[in-house]
Amino acid sequence: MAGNRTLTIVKPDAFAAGKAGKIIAHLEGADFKVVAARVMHLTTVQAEEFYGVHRERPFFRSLVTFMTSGKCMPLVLERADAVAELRTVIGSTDPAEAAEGTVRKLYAESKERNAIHASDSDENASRESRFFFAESEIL
Ligand code: FUP
Repeated sequence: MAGNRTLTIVKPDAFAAGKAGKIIAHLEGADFKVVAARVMHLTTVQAEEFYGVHRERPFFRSLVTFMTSGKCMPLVLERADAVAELRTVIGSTDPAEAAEGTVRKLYAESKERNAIHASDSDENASRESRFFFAESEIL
């Protein structure tokens, strides 16, 4: 059965542009409840670990540089079928390909500077939530 929690990040492009509030409101409007949140500035070591699966990809260094370029906002979100529903709400990785009305279509600048992260499986949602939050911080 699909889980009811997922991990999202308002990425540095969107946070610096003052879009965090609008993006969180968009997610709440799609029935997600915020159960954990913080503002932080990722270190290079943290960004490399978080995106470790992409270590051999040509965009890896650029992605780490972007994700460490400013503050970001990780959040744990709750709703039924959270992982799949959030992936639908945020849209395709590249905003040029994202459906109308999705977070990336509305707020992303480019395939790299794409405003928001969302876990792609229940297993990764758990792993990524633990990456940012202690169990006691997820309410
Ligand atoms: P997504 O699951 O939609 O966030 O996309 P991926 O896991 O495939 O990629 C993770 C991040 O790497 C994306 F959010 C942006 C970045 N990326 C690029 O910068 N260039 C690419 O060609 C693919 C991904």
